[in-house]
Amino acid sequence: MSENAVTRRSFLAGSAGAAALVAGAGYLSFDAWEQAHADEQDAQGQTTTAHSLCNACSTKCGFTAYVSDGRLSKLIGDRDHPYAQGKLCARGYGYSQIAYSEDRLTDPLKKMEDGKFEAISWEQAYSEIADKLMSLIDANGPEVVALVQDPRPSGKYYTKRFMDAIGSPNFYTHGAACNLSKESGFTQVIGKGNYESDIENAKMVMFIGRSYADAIRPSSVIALQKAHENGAKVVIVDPRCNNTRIFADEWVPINPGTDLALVLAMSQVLVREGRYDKEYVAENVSGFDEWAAQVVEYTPEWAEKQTGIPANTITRLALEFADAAPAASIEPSWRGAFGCAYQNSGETARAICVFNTLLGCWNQKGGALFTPSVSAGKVDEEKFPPVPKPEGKQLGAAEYPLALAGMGSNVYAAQQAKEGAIKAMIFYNSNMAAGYSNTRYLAEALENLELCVAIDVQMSETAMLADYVLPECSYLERMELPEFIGGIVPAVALRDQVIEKVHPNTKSVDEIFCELAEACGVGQYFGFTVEELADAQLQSVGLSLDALKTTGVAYFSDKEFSYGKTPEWKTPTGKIQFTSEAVEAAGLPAAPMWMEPAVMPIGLQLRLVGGKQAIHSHTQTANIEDLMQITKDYDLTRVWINTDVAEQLGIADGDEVEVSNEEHTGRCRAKVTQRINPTALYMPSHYGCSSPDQHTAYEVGLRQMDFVPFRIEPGYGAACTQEALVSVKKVGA
Ligand SMILES: Nc1nc2c(c(=O)[nH]1)N[C@H]1C(S)=C(S)[C@@H](COP(=O)(O)OP(=O)(O)OC[C@H]3O[C@@H](n4cnc5c(=O)[nH]c(N)nc54)[C@H](O)[C@@H]3O)O[C@H]1N2
Ligand SMILES: Nc1nc2c(c(=O)[nH]1)N[C@H]1C(S)=C(S)[C@@H](COP(=O)(O)OP(=O)(O)OC[C@H]3O[C@@H](n4cnc5c(=O)[nH]c(N)nc54)[C@H](O)[C@@H]3O)O[C@H]1N2
Ligand code: SF4
Ligand SMILES: [Mo]
Repeated sequence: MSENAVTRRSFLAGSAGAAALVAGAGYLSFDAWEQAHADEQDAQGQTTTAHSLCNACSTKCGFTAYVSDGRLSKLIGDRDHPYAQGKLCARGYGYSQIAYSEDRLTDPLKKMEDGKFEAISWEQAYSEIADKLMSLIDANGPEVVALVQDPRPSGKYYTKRFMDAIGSPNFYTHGAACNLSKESGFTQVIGKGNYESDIENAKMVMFIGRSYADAIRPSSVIALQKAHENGAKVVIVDPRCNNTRIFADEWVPINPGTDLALVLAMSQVLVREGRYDKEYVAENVSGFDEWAAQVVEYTPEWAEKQTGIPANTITRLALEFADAAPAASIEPSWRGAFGCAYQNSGETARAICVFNTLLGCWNQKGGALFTPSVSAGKVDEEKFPPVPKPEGKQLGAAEYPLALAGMGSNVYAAQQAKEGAIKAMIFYNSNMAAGYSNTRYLAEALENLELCVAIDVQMSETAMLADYVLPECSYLERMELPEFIGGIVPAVALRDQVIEKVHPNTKSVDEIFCELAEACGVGQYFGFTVEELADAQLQSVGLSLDALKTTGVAYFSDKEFSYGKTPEWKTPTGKIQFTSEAVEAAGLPAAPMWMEPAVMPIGLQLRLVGGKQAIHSHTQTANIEDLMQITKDYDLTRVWINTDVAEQLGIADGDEVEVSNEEHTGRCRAKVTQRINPTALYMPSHYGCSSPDQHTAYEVGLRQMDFVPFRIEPGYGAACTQEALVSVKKVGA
């Protein structure tokens, strides 16, 4: 049992007194209410607890799970977990229903000649998959195999180790449909894929296509609330007035895809007015003169035409930044505006790092920080033998040289599948077919494979296209490797098993890859259990598995971040690069310059933009009944259209509309609002499920990726998920 749970139990002993105290204070906070409720169930004496990590999004918040009579009864966010800070979001609670979902996969499945799936034994699945993989590799080399995964604590280790063991370099994350452009662009300038804005201490922070209140991470929301209370100026740049507006001072309703123009123009103002940190730039920057000579032309008046933002607003924002510097920054964002959306996304990311550099805000209080992280050290090489690295280069590395190798371009891999260069693909915790690019294109690519394997917990669209579907047990039913978390004080947390397997014939990711490796003849690299490796990794940083099971989280306080230190710039020049030879070699300008999105709306065409809703994650939660019920109760599948545009099109709020382009046509209802830029149509990201086996999600709402043409961002390899124009009309009009 965890220390956290012990505290809650000791609280139980005095709960009558505590309740009186709370009542005396006149209100009952949510935390106090939650604790009081925990006590009630504990009083029945049948409850056990375990610390674990959520799997409903990449944040992986820590919680204490309460299990009564073997069944999960409750989750409470761990106060000590750096991202949860005592809270989970609605998805974190709702998604736990996956364990008991009636639509779970329960047995390995094989697609038969008639296209229907039949249950087979694990032995048959492994031996047939291994035979096919090995014969493809023998005939064509290991490069014909690719694997795509969404990085999860054990998943990212076992999938990579398996691919190394069979000798294939074609290992991809979901990144090309998330943050590949952003991290790759940042890396070109600052030598790192990310940073963290110190918003709690900031005087000014600008969010460009990032919504803490919709795309939730509890600690981010808490920090934003503090920033707001501390009087920080919070600006949201978004074609849509997103729900972060509650904490914001200003909404800048930019034309989608033009953020690069805004950032270039704000930079131009700082240089023109001499309001940038000259000393910092002189010491840290390479390529400033070349960059500055080009940025001159990007005046606010020029940018007004691209962005739709008045020139004087752009000038004012730039000067407000200069006044607030160095306690100011453009927040690093995640996906929305430049994670993977446009052909200029990587270049937008570069321009943002350049702008922050002008503010001199790196590692300054209230600025933009490079916080430390810890990773597992060396482990016993006899027990855990290192696997030789594959000889070949990841497919796409030559064509998209700026794509970070750790992510790679999964859409290029799909293209290679379609063209026959990749013949086998394995998907782990990944629903590529519904979410990474044009769904028709991806279906054709996957259908063209000689072997497609999906490892999932439910029948995803990707699983539907697979030859074999392997059922994993849910995250609540398995223990995983430790998850290291960067931050002001770096930490490590553990996903522990919470409940016994609901479906006895499901297996965990470590079991699946160990057994598949054995069948492929490379089992020598997998002769250990996940517990043994977890303990060894933790021992390598002075901890142990038993200790981490007890606390759920441990901090490395000796590695704590301190303000003011100039980091080592891990770029080819050892400086912050305002110009980059690598970018130039990839066929783009040396310094970030204006580049229009690939397609621009004309007339009454609208750009289709996506965005998260606080109650759903990607494609994986729409089938959760309670979360989908919230969607229905609040009518959340509607597309957002600007009031003036709707009027021109004769569309009233709540009308059924037809959204169409050359890729797809579909119907849904419209939300008519002034909260969206007139050139954009917002479609929530989580709907349009086309898997009939997901009974709750099937055919509810529209799916953005049905409308997005297949396209790959030059140089960076991302999926260009918002290079899509649509027309909208009222149904029956
Ligand atoms: N339509 C749509 N597309 C999107 C997005 C979106 O919101 N909507 N978001 C984009 C972003 S930001 C990202 S990061 C990517 C994310 O892309 P993915 O990482 O592919 O995420 P999901 O689309 O949620 O698909 C996850 C799949 O894993 C399965 N799964 C869930 N839990 C488990 C488990 O414990 N074990 C196994 N083996 N499988 C499991 C789910 O059933 C689902 O099929 O998608 C991008 N594309
Ligand atoms: N609820 C929820 N939270 C999540 C996730 C989830 O699926 N659901 N997934 C997690 C993951 S993996 C990710 S990557 C993050 C994503 O986190 P975010 O990037 O914050 O999420 P999005 O909702 O994709 O985009 C944020 C905003 O970008 C705006 N936007 C769209 N196009 C443009 C543009 O051209 N310019 C500008 N300036 N803004 C634009 C959208 O209107 C939206 O409000 O969320 C994480 N948290
Ligand atoms: S932010 Fe929500 S969905 Fe994501 S890990 Fe935390 S609780 Fe789970
Ligand atoms: Mo993402």
